Amino acid sequence: MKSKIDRVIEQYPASVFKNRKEHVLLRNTETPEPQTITANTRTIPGIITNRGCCYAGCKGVVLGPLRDALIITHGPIGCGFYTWGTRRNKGRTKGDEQNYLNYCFSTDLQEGDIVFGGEKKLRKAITEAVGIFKPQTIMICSTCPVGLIGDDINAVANWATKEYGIKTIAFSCEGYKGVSQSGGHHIANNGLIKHIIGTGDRAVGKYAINILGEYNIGGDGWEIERMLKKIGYDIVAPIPGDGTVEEMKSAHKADLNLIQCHRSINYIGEMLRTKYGTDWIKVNFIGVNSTIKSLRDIAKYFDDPDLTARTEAVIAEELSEISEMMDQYKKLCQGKTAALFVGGSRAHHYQYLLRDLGIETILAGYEFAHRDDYEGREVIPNIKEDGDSKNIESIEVQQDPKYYRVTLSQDRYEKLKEEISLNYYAGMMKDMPNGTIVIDDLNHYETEELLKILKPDIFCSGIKDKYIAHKAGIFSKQLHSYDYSGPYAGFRGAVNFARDITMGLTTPSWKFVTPPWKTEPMIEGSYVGR
Ligand code: CFM
Ligand code: HCA
Repeated sequence: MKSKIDRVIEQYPASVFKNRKEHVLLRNTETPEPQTITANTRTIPGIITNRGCCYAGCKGVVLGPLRDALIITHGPIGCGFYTWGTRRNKGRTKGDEQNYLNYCFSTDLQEGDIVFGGEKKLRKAITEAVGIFKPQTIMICSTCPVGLIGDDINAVANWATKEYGIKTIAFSCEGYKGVSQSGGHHIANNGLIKHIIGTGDRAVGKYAINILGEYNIGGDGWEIERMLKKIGYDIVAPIPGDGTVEEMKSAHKADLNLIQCHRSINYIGEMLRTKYGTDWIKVNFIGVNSTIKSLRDIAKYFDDPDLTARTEAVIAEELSEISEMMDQYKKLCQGKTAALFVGGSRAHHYQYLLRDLGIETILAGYEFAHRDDYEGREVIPNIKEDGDSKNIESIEVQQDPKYYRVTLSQDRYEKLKEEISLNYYAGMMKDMPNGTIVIDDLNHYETEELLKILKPDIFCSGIKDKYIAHKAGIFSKQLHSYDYSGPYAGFRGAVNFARDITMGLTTPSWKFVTPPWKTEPMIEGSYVGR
Protein backbone atom coordinates (compact mmCIF):
# COMPACT_ATOMS: atom_id res chain seq x y z
CA MET A 1 0.00 0.00 0.00
CA LYS A 2 1.22 3.43 -0.84
CA SER A 3 2.28 5.54 2.12
CA LYS A 4 0.17 8.55 3.00
CA ILE A 5 3.08 10.78 2.11
CA ASP A 6 3.54 9.24 -1.34
CA ARG A 7 -0.13 9.73 -2.14
CA VAL A 8 0.35 13.46 -1.62
CA ILE A 9 3.69 14.14 -3.23
CA GLU A 10 3.42 11.85 -6.24
CA GLN A 11 1.00 14.37 -7.73
CA TYR A 12 3.93 16.71 -8.35
CA PRO A 13 5.97 16.93 -11.55
CA ALA A 14 9.08 14.72 -11.35
CA SER A 15 11.60 17.38 -10.32
CA VAL A 16 9.33 18.78 -7.60
CA PHE A 17 8.59 15.25 -6.38
CA LYS A 18 12.31 14.53 -6.13
CA ASN A 19 12.86 17.69 -4.14
CA ARG A 20 9.93 17.35 -1.72
CA LYS A 21 10.62 13.66 -1.09
CA GLU A 22 13.78 14.65 0.78
CA HIS A 23 11.83 16.97 3.08
CA VAL A 24 9.31 14.43 4.35
CA LEU A 25 9.67 11.23 6.30
CA LEU A 26 7.76 8.65 8.20
CA ARG A 27 9.27 8.12 11.63
CA ASN A 28 10.88 4.76 11.99
CA THR A 29 12.29 4.24 15.44
CA GLU A 30 13.50 0.73 14.59
CA THR A 31 16.17 1.62 11.98
CA PRO A 32 19.73 1.24 13.20
CA GLU A 33 20.82 4.35 11.30
CA PRO A 34 19.40 7.67 12.52
CA GLN A 35 16.88 9.11 10.07
CA THR A 36 17.86 12.23 8.17
CA ILE A 37 15.85 14.96 6.52
CA THR A 38 16.68 17.78 4.13
CA ALA A 39 16.04 21.24 5.57
CA ASN A 40 17.12 24.88 5.29
CA THR A 41 17.13 24.79 1.49
CA ARG A 42 15.40 27.04 -1.02
CA THR A 43 11.64 26.69 -1.46
CA ILE A 44 10.72 25.74 -5.02
CA PRO A 45 9.57 28.91 -6.81
CA GLY A 46 5.81 28.88 -7.34
CA ILE A 47 5.04 26.80 -4.28
CA ILE A 48 3.00 28.59 -1.63
CA THR A 49 5.27 28.36 1.39
CA ASN A 50 4.57 29.76 4.85
CA ARG A 51 8.13 30.97 5.27
CA GLY A 52 9.10 34.58 5.90
CA CYS A 53 12.18 36.53 4.89
CA CYS A 54 15.60 37.41 6.27
CA TYR A 55 14.44 40.87 7.36
CA ALA A 56 11.50 39.31 9.26
CA GLY A 57 13.91 37.02 11.10
CA CYS A 58 16.33 39.82 12.00
CA LYS A 59 14.11 42.81 12.67
CA GLY A 60 10.78 41.19 13.39
CA VAL A 61 11.91 38.23 15.43
CA VAL A 62 15.23 38.78 17.18
CA LEU A 63 15.62 42.57 17.47
CA GLY A 64 11.99 43.66 17.56
CA PRO A 65 11.22 42.63 21.15
CA LEU A 66 14.01 44.82 22.61
CA ARG A 67 12.17 47.65 24.30
CA ASP A 68 14.87 50.30 24.39
CA ALA A 69 16.24 49.95 20.85
CA LEU A 70 14.83 52.42 18.36
CA ILE A 71 14.71 50.29 15.22
CA ILE A 72 14.38 52.03 11.87
CA THR A 73 13.26 49.90 8.96
CA HIS A 74 14.96 51.26 5.88
CA GLY A 75 12.46 50.26 3.23
CA PRO A 76 8.87 50.34 2.06
CA ILE A 77 6.32 50.93 4.79
CA GLY A 78 4.75 47.47 4.50
CA CYS A 79 7.90 45.76 5.81
CA GLY A 80 7.98 47.88 8.96
CA PHE A 81 4.26 47.48 9.47
CA TYR A 82 4.33 43.70 9.02
CA THR A 83 6.92 43.29 11.76
CA TRP A 84 5.16 45.58 14.20
CA GLY A 85 2.77 44.14 16.73
CA THR A 86 1.29 41.12 14.95
CA ARG A 87 3.72 38.78 16.66
CA ARG A 88 2.41 39.77 20.10
CA ASN A 89 5.83 40.05 21.77
CA LYS A 90 4.90 41.87 24.92
CA GLY A 91 6.96 44.36 26.91
CA ARG A 92 6.48 46.35 30.06
CA THR A 93 8.54 49.43 30.93
CA LYS A 94 10.21 49.44 34.30
CA GLY A 95 10.87 52.83 35.94
CA ASP A 96 12.17 55.46 33.54
CA GLU A 97 13.40 53.04 30.87
CA GLN A 98 12.91 53.87 27.23
CA ASN A 99 10.28 51.81 25.43
CA TYR A 100 9.77 51.96 21.67
CA LEU A 101 7.60 48.86 21.25
CA ASN A 102 4.55 50.96 20.52
CA TYR A 103 6.22 52.74 17.62
CA CYS A 104 6.90 51.64 14.07
CA PHE A 105 9.82 53.57 12.57
CA SER A 106 10.39 53.43 8.84
CA THR A 107 11.93 55.51 6.06
CA ASP A 108 8.88 54.67 3.91
CA LEU A 109 10.96 54.36 0.72
CA GLN A 110 9.25 55.56 -2.44
CA GLU A 111 10.04 55.13 -6.12
CA GLY A 112 12.08 58.35 -6.21
CA ASP A 113 14.32 57.03 -3.42
CA ILE A 114 14.82 53.79 -5.29
CA VAL A 115 15.96 55.73 -8.37
CA PHE A 116 18.08 58.38 -6.64
CA GLY A 117 19.18 56.48 -3.50
CA GLY A 118 17.69 56.41 -0.03
CA GLU A 119 20.64 57.25 2.24
CA LYS A 120 19.64 60.89 2.52
CA LYS A 121 16.20 59.88 3.70
CA LEU A 122 17.69 57.48 6.23
CA ARG A 123 19.90 60.23 7.68
CA LYS A 124 16.87 62.49 7.92
CA ALA A 125 14.87 59.76 9.67
CA ILE A 126 17.66 59.28 12.21
CA THR A 127 17.89 63.02 12.83
CA GLU A 128 14.15 63.21 13.39
CA ALA A 129 14.13 60.16 15.68
CA VAL A 130 17.00 61.55 17.75
CA GLY A 131 15.26 64.94 18.05
CA ILE A 132 11.95 63.47 19.18
CA PHE A 133 12.93 60.38 21.19
CA LYS A 134 16.54 60.81 22.32
CA PRO A 135 17.23 57.05 22.19
CA GLN A 136 20.35 55.43 23.60
CA THR A 137 20.53 52.83 20.84
CA ILE A 138 19.44 53.00 17.21
CA MET A 139 19.27 49.98 14.96
CA ILE A 140 18.88 50.19 11.18
CA CYS A 141 17.44 47.19 9.35
CA SER A 142 17.61 46.80 5.59
CA THR A 143 14.84 45.50 3.38
CA CYS A 144 15.15 44.02 -0.14
CA PRO A 145 15.30 47.24 -2.21
CA VAL A 146 18.05 48.67 -0.03
CA GLY A 147 20.36 45.86 -1.03
CA LEU A 148 19.33 46.13 -4.65
CA ILE A 149 20.04 49.85 -4.93
CA GLY A 150 23.17 49.62 -2.77
CA ASP A 151 22.44 52.11 0.02
CA ASP A 152 25.32 51.87 2.51
CA ILE A 153 23.56 51.57 5.86
CA ASN A 154 26.83 50.86 7.66
CA ALA A 155 28.21 54.21 6.52
CA VAL A 156 25.02 55.93 7.70
CA ALA A 157 25.26 54.13 11.07
CA ASN A 158 28.85 55.29 11.50
CA TRP A 159 27.82 58.82 10.61
CA ALA A 160 24.99 58.76 13.18
CA THR A 161 27.22 57.36 15.91
CA LYS A 162 29.68 60.25 15.35
CA GLU A 163 27.11 62.95 14.72
CA TYR A 164 24.86 62.21 17.71
CA GLY A 165 27.08 60.13 20.01
CA ILE A 166 24.43 57.39 19.98
CA LYS A 167 25.29 53.74 19.39
CA THR A 168 23.86 53.10 15.93
CA ILE A 169 24.07 49.58 14.57
CA ALA A 170 23.35 48.56 10.98
CA PHE A 171 21.88 45.15 10.17
CA SER A 172 22.21 44.16 6.51
CA CYS A 173 19.24 41.82 6.59
CA GLU A 174 17.79 42.38 3.12
CA GLY A 175 14.73 40.16 2.82
CA TYR A 176 16.01 38.08 -0.07
CA LYS A 177 19.19 36.98 1.75
CA GLY A 178 19.21 33.25 2.42
CA VAL A 179 16.22 30.96 2.13
CA SER A 180 13.97 32.02 5.02
CA GLN A 181 13.87 33.97 8.29
CA SER A 182 16.77 31.87 9.52
CA GLY A 183 19.55 33.93 7.94
CA GLY A 184 18.09 36.99 9.64
CA HIS A 185 18.32 35.36 13.06
CA HIS A 186 22.00 34.77 12.41
CA ILE A 187 22.66 38.36 11.30
CA ALA A 188 20.87 39.72 14.39
CA ASN A 189 22.77 37.33 16.69
CA ASN A 190 26.09 38.40 15.17
CA GLY A 191 25.28 42.10 15.57
CA LEU A 192 24.23 41.74 19.19
CA ILE A 193 27.35 39.83 20.20
CA LYS A 194 29.59 42.16 18.23
CA HIS A 195 28.19 45.47 19.41
CA ILE A 196 26.30 44.97 22.66
CA ILE A 197 26.99 41.85 24.71
CA GLY A 198 30.16 42.30 26.72
CA THR A 199 29.98 46.09 27.01
CA GLY A 200 28.22 46.18 30.41
CA ASP A 201 29.42 45.41 33.87
CA ARG A 202 26.47 44.83 36.14
CA ALA A 203 27.25 42.98 39.36
CA VAL A 204 25.56 39.60 39.21
CA GLY A 205 24.17 37.54 42.05
CA LYS A 206 24.33 33.85 42.82
CA TYR A 207 22.79 31.57 40.16
CA ALA A 208 23.09 34.16 37.40
CA ILE A 209 21.39 33.11 34.18
CA ASN A 210 20.29 34.51 30.84
CA ILE A 211 17.10 33.39 29.14
CA LEU A 212 17.88 33.06 25.43
CA GLY A 213 15.37 32.61 22.63
CA GLU A 214 12.28 33.45 24.62
CA TYR A 215 10.22 36.17 22.94
CA ASN A 216 7.49 36.83 25.48
CA ILE A 217 4.73 36.05 22.99
CA GLY A 218 1.44 36.48 24.85
CA GLY A 219 3.46 36.95 28.06
CA ASP A 220 5.25 33.55 28.03
CA GLY A 221 8.50 35.10 29.20
CA TRP A 222 6.83 36.74 32.18
CA GLU A 223 5.49 33.41 33.33
CA ILE A 224 8.94 31.82 32.99
CA GLU A 225 10.60 34.68 34.85
CA ARG A 226 8.05 34.47 37.63
CA MET A 227 8.99 30.83 38.31
CA LEU A 228 12.71 31.34 38.00
CA LYS A 229 12.72 34.37 40.29
CA LYS A 230 10.61 32.48 42.82
CA ILE A 231 13.30 29.80 42.91
CA GLY A 232 15.97 32.45 43.35
CA TYR A 233 17.74 32.91 40.03
CA ASP A 234 19.28 36.22 39.06
CA ILE A 235 18.14 36.84 35.48
CA VAL A 236 20.88 38.95 33.98
CA ALA A 237 19.27 39.38 30.56
CA PRO A 238 16.14 38.09 28.91
CA ILE A 239 17.25 37.90 25.27
CA PRO A 240 15.26 39.35 23.72
CA GLY A 241 11.63 39.02 24.99
CA ASP A 242 10.72 42.01 27.19
CA GLY A 243 14.47 42.62 27.29
CA THR A 244 16.62 45.68 26.84
CA VAL A 245 19.93 46.53 25.25
CA GLU A 246 20.95 47.83 28.65
CA GLU A 247 20.49 44.42 30.34
CA MET A 248 21.99 42.55 27.41
CA LYS A 249 25.27 44.45 27.73
CA SER A 250 26.09 42.36 30.83
CA ALA A 251 24.84 39.03 29.49
CA HIS A 252 28.41 37.70 29.40
CA LYS A 253 28.47 37.80 33.20
CA ALA A 254 25.87 35.06 33.66
CA ASP A 255 26.94 31.55 34.72
CA LEU A 256 24.54 29.68 32.47
CA ASN A 257 22.45 30.36 29.38
CA LEU A 258 19.03 28.78 29.08
CA ILE A 259 18.11 28.27 25.44
CA GLN A 260 14.37 28.07 24.85
CA CYS A 261 14.31 28.49 21.05
CA HIS A 262 17.46 26.84 19.75
CA ARG A 263 16.85 27.77 16.12
CA SER A 264 16.85 31.53 16.46
CA ILE A 265 19.47 32.07 19.15
CA ASN A 266 21.92 29.12 19.19
CA TYR A 267 24.50 31.43 17.62
CA ILE A 268 24.60 33.72 20.65
CA GLY A 269 24.61 30.66 22.93
CA GLU A 270 27.58 29.19 21.11
CA MET A 271 29.43 32.51 20.79
CA LEU A 272 29.02 33.15 24.53
CA ARG A 273 30.46 29.72 25.14
CA THR A 274 33.41 30.25 22.82
CA LYS A 275 34.16 33.77 23.91
CA TYR A 276 33.35 33.70 27.62
CA GLY A 277 33.13 30.00 28.51
CA THR A 278 29.47 30.16 29.48
CA ASP A 279 27.65 26.82 29.18
CA TRP A 280 24.15 26.54 27.82
CA ILE A 281 21.35 24.07 28.22
CA LYS A 282 18.32 23.56 26.07
CA VAL A 283 15.17 24.12 28.10
CA ASN A 284 11.51 23.82 27.21
CA PHE A 285 8.98 25.64 29.34
CA ILE A 286 6.05 24.57 27.17
CA GLY A 287 4.25 21.76 28.98
CA VAL A 288 3.95 20.78 32.63
CA ASN A 289 6.34 17.83 32.58
CA SER A 290 8.85 19.60 30.37
CA THR A 291 8.78 22.66 32.66
CA ILE A 292 9.48 20.41 35.64
CA LYS A 293 12.34 18.75 33.77
CA SER A 294 13.80 22.09 32.69
CA LEU A 295 13.69 23.50 36.24
CA ARG A 296 15.37 20.36 37.58
CA ASP A 297 18.04 20.46 34.84
CA ILE A 298 18.96 24.05 35.71
CA ALA A 299 19.24 23.17 39.39
CA LYS A 300 21.45 20.18 38.51
CA TYR A 301 23.85 22.49 36.73
CA PHE A 302 24.37 24.59 39.87
CA ASP A 303 24.48 21.50 42.09
CA ASP A 304 23.50 23.28 45.29
CA PRO A 305 21.25 21.46 47.80
CA ASP A 306 19.46 24.69 48.78
CA LEU A 307 18.64 25.49 45.19
CA THR A 308 17.47 21.94 44.53
CA ALA A 309 15.19 22.05 47.58
CA ARG A 310 13.73 25.40 46.50
CA THR A 311 13.20 24.07 42.98
CA GLU A 312 11.25 21.10 44.31
CA ALA A 313 9.21 23.31 46.64
CA VAL A 314 8.24 25.66 43.79
CA ILE A 315 7.34 22.72 41.54
CA ALA A 316 5.11 21.23 44.26
CA GLU A 317 3.43 24.57 44.96
CA GLU A 318 2.78 25.33 41.30
CA LEU A 319 1.50 21.82 40.62
CA SER A 320 -0.95 21.99 43.50
CA GLU A 321 -2.37 25.13 41.89
CA ILE A 322 -2.97 23.59 38.46
CA SER A 323 -3.26 19.80 38.70
CA GLU A 324 -6.98 19.63 39.25
CA MET A 325 -7.71 21.94 36.30
CA MET A 326 -5.32 20.08 34.02
CA ASP A 327 -7.01 16.79 34.95
CA GLN A 328 -10.42 18.20 34.06
CA TYR A 329 -9.24 19.40 30.67
CA LYS A 330 -7.39 16.16 30.04
CA LYS A 331 -10.65 14.24 30.38
CA LEU A 332 -12.02 16.19 27.40
CA CYS A 333 -8.86 16.13 25.30
CA GLN A 334 -7.64 12.59 25.87
CA GLY A 335 -7.28 10.48 22.72
CA LYS A 336 -7.38 13.36 20.23
CA THR A 337 -4.70 13.85 17.58
CA ALA A 338 -2.79 16.94 16.46
CA ALA A 339 -0.74 18.13 13.48
CA LEU A 340 1.79 20.90 14.17
CA PHE A 341 3.50 23.15 11.70
CA VAL A 342 5.38 26.13 13.15
CA GLY A 343 8.64 27.99 12.56
CA GLY A 344 11.67 26.42 14.12
CA SER A 345 10.95 25.13 17.60
CA ARG A 346 7.33 25.22 18.64
CA ALA A 347 6.39 22.16 16.60
CA HIS A 348 8.65 20.30 19.03
CA HIS A 349 7.88 22.19 22.25
CA TYR A 350 4.11 21.89 21.98
CA GLN A 351 4.21 18.11 21.58
CA TYR A 352 5.00 17.95 25.29
CA LEU A 353 2.09 20.13 26.36
CA LEU A 354 -0.30 18.22 24.10
CA ARG A 355 0.99 14.96 25.56
CA ASP A 356 0.25 16.30 29.06
CA LEU A 357 -3.36 16.52 27.86
CA GLY A 358 -3.40 13.06 26.29
CA ILE A 359 -3.22 14.41 22.72
CA GLU A 360 -0.93 12.60 20.30
CA THR A 361 0.97 14.50 17.62
CA ILE A 362 0.77 12.61 14.34
CA LEU A 363 2.50 15.17 12.09
CA ALA A 364 5.06 17.83 12.94
CA GLY A 365 7.15 20.14 10.84
CA TYR A 366 9.15 23.32 10.76
CA GLU A 367 9.11 26.23 8.34
CA PHE A 368 12.81 27.02 8.39
CA ALA A 369 14.60 24.84 10.93
CA HIS A 370 17.98 23.31 10.11
CA ARG A 371 18.80 19.63 10.21
CA ASP A 372 20.06 19.83 13.78
CA ASP A 373 16.63 20.99 14.97
CA TYR A 374 15.19 17.77 13.55
CA GLU A 375 18.03 15.34 14.07
CA GLY A 376 20.20 16.83 16.81
CA ARG A 377 23.91 16.74 16.29
CA GLU A 378 26.69 15.18 18.25
CA VAL A 379 29.27 17.89 18.17
CA ILE A 380 28.26 21.44 17.57
CA PRO A 381 30.60 22.64 14.85
CA ASN A 382 32.29 25.96 14.97
CA ILE A 383 29.77 28.68 14.33
CA LYS A 384 31.56 29.84 11.18
CA GLU A 385 31.00 26.48 9.50
CA ASP A 386 27.25 26.62 9.98
CA GLY A 387 25.40 26.35 6.67
CA ASP A 388 23.59 29.61 6.63
CA SER A 389 26.48 31.83 7.65
CA LYS A 390 27.68 31.63 4.05
CA ASN A 391 27.23 34.96 2.29
CA ILE A 392 26.31 36.55 5.57
CA GLU A 393 28.62 38.78 7.58
CA SER A 394 30.20 36.67 10.25
CA ILE A 395 32.27 37.79 13.17
CA GLU A 396 35.54 36.50 14.45
CA VAL A 397 34.88 34.77 17.74
CA GLN A 398 37.97 34.51 19.84
CA GLN A 399 38.40 33.24 23.31
CA ASP A 400 38.85 36.11 25.68
CA PRO A 401 41.21 34.88 28.41
CA LYS A 402 39.91 37.55 30.79
CA TYR A 403 36.49 35.92 30.90
CA TYR A 404 37.17 32.33 30.03
CA ARG A 405 36.35 30.19 32.99
CA VAL A 406 35.98 26.49 33.35
CA THR A 407 33.42 26.08 36.05
CA LEU A 408 33.16 22.32 35.80
CA SER A 409 35.67 19.53 36.23
CA GLN A 410 35.97 17.17 33.28
CA ASP A 411 34.11 14.43 35.18
CA ARG A 412 31.26 16.67 36.09
CA TYR A 413 31.09 18.03 32.58
CA GLU A 414 30.77 14.51 31.20
CA LYS A 415 28.12 13.66 33.78
CA LEU A 416 26.07 16.76 32.98
CA LYS A 417 26.44 16.17 29.28
CA GLU A 418 24.72 12.86 29.84
CA GLU A 419 22.12 14.01 32.38
CA ILE A 420 21.04 17.42 31.12
CA SER A 421 22.43 17.45 27.56
CA LEU A 422 24.82 20.27 28.38
CA ASN A 423 25.60 22.41 25.30
CA TYR A 424 23.60 20.03 23.15
CA TYR A 425 20.14 19.93 21.60
CA ALA A 426 18.88 16.48 20.65
CA GLY A 427 16.30 17.71 18.10
CA MET A 428 12.62 17.01 17.55
CA MET A 429 12.63 13.66 15.77
CA LYS A 430 13.87 11.55 18.63
CA ASP A 431 10.69 12.46 20.53
CA MET A 432 8.38 11.39 17.73
CA PRO A 433 6.91 7.87 17.81
CA ASN A 434 6.98 5.30 15.06
CA GLY A 435 4.67 6.02 12.13
CA THR A 436 4.34 9.76 12.71
CA ILE A 437 5.11 12.18 9.88
CA VAL A 438 7.91 14.73 9.94
CA ILE A 439 7.74 17.38 7.24
CA ASP A 440 9.91 20.36 6.38
CA ASP A 441 8.61 23.58 4.75
CA LEU A 442 5.07 22.21 4.42
CA ASN A 443 3.15 24.08 1.71
CA HIS A 444 -0.49 24.87 1.17
CA TYR A 445 -1.22 22.02 -1.24
CA GLU A 446 0.35 19.48 1.12
CA THR A 447 -1.51 20.97 4.09
CA GLU A 448 -4.86 20.51 2.38
CA GLU A 449 -4.10 16.98 1.27
CA LEU A 450 -2.56 15.79 4.52
CA LEU A 451 -5.43 17.21 6.56
CA LYS A 452 -7.84 15.24 4.37
CA ILE A 453 -5.89 12.01 4.79
CA LEU A 454 -4.84 12.26 8.43
CA LYS A 455 -7.95 14.02 9.80
CA PRO A 456 -6.28 15.37 12.94
CA ASP A 457 -8.56 16.92 15.58
CA ILE A 458 -6.33 20.00 15.86
CA PHE A 459 -4.07 21.74 13.39
CA CYS A 460 -1.63 24.08 15.12
CA SER A 461 0.06 26.54 12.83
CA GLY A 462 0.00 30.21 11.76
CA ILE A 463 -2.23 32.81 10.20
CA LYS A 464 -1.34 31.85 6.63
CA ASP A 465 -2.84 28.39 6.86
CA LYS A 466 -5.26 28.68 9.75
CA TYR A 467 -8.26 29.04 7.49
CA ILE A 468 -7.35 26.11 5.25
CA ALA A 469 -7.97 23.98 8.32
CA HIS A 470 -11.10 25.83 9.38
CA LYS A 471 -12.61 25.44 5.94
CA ALA A 472 -11.92 21.72 6.21
CA GLY A 473 -13.80 21.69 9.52
CA ILE A 474 -10.70 21.17 11.61
CA PHE A 475 -10.05 23.25 14.68
CA SER A 476 -6.95 25.35 14.19
CA LYS A 477 -4.91 27.02 16.89
CA GLN A 478 -2.23 29.55 16.06
CA LEU A 479 1.00 28.64 17.78
CA HIS A 480 2.78 31.82 16.64
CA SER A 481 0.48 34.52 18.01
CA TYR A 482 -1.68 32.27 20.21
CA ASP A 483 -4.81 33.82 18.62
CA TYR A 484 -4.86 36.77 21.06
CA SER A 485 -4.47 34.44 24.07
CA GLY A 486 -1.59 33.31 26.30
CA PRO A 487 0.63 32.99 28.14
CA TYR A 488 1.01 29.30 27.37
CA ALA A 489 4.41 28.72 29.00
CA GLY A 490 5.07 27.27 32.42
CA PHE A 491 2.48 25.84 34.80
CA ARG A 492 -0.14 28.56 34.62
CA GLY A 493 0.35 28.87 30.89
CA ALA A 494 -0.39 25.17 30.46
CA VAL A 495 -3.83 25.72 31.98
CA ASN A 496 -4.53 28.61 29.59
CA PHE A 497 -3.58 26.43 26.65
CA ALA A 498 -5.63 23.48 27.94
CA ARG A 499 -8.66 25.76 28.32
CA ASP A 500 -8.31 27.24 24.81
CA ILE A 501 -7.76 23.85 23.19
CA THR A 502 -10.68 22.29 25.03
CA MET A 503 -12.98 25.13 23.92
CA GLY A 504 -11.88 24.68 20.32
CA LEU A 505 -12.34 20.95 20.37
CA THR A 506 -15.73 20.95 22.04
CA THR A 507 -17.40 23.84 20.21
CA PRO A 508 -20.30 22.64 18.02
CA SER A 509 -19.17 25.01 15.22
CA TRP A 510 -17.33 22.31 13.28
CA LYS A 511 -20.65 20.57 12.62
CA PHE A 512 -21.82 23.61 10.66
CA VAL A 513 -18.83 23.81 8.31
CA THR A 514 -20.57 21.68 5.68
CA PRO A 515 -23.31 23.88 4.20
CA PRO A 516 -26.83 22.39 4.15
CA TRP A 517 -26.99 22.30 0.33
CA LYS A 518 -24.18 19.76 0.30
CA THR A 519 -26.18 17.25 2.32
CA GLU A 520 -29.88 18.14 1.86
CA PRO A 521 -31.87 18.06 -1.37
CA MET A 522 -32.73 21.59 -2.49
CA ILE A 523 -35.28 22.87 -5.01
CA GLU A 524 -33.51 24.52 -7.89
CA GLY A 525 -35.06 27.09 -10.17
CA SER A 526 -34.07 30.07 -12.28
CA TYR A 527 -35.19 33.68 -12.14
CA VAL A 528 -36.24 35.01 -15.51
CA GLY A 529 -37.06 38.56 -14.47
CA ARG A 530 -40.06 40.59 -15.58
FE1 CFM B 1 11.95 30.45 17.65
FE2 CFM B 1 9.98 31.94 17.95
FE3 CFM B 1 9.88 29.61 16.70
FE4 CFM B 1 11.26 31.66 15.57
FE5 CFM B 1 9.13 32.69 14.25
FE6 CFM B 1 7.84 33.05 16.64
FE7 CFM B 1 7.78 30.69 15.42
MO1 CFM B 1 6.56 32.74 14.43
S1 CFM B 1 11.88 32.59 17.28
S2 CFM B 1 11.72 29.59 15.68
S3 CFM B 1 11.21 32.90 13.74
S4 CFM B 1 10.09 30.00 18.72
S5 CFM B 1 8.10 34.33 15.01
S6 CFM B 1 8.56 33.41 18.67
S7 CFM B 1 6.26 31.75 16.44
S8 CFM B 1 7.92 31.25 13.40
S9 CFM B 1 8.19 28.54 16.04
C1 HCA C 1 7.33 35.87 10.84
C2 HCA C 1 6.53 36.10 12.09
C3 HCA C 1 5.57 34.99 12.46
C4 HCA C 1 4.43 34.91 11.49
C5 HCA C 1 3.27 34.17 12.06
C6 HCA C 1 2.26 33.54 11.16
C7 HCA C 1 5.05 35.29 13.88
O1 HCA C 1 7.55 34.74 10.44
O2 HCA C 1 7.76 36.85 10.27
O3 HCA C 1 2.54 33.24 10.01
O4 HCA C 1 1.18 33.29 11.68
O5 HCA C 1 5.16 34.44 14.73
O6 HCA C 1 4.53 36.38 14.08
O7 HCA C 1 6.26 33.76 12.48
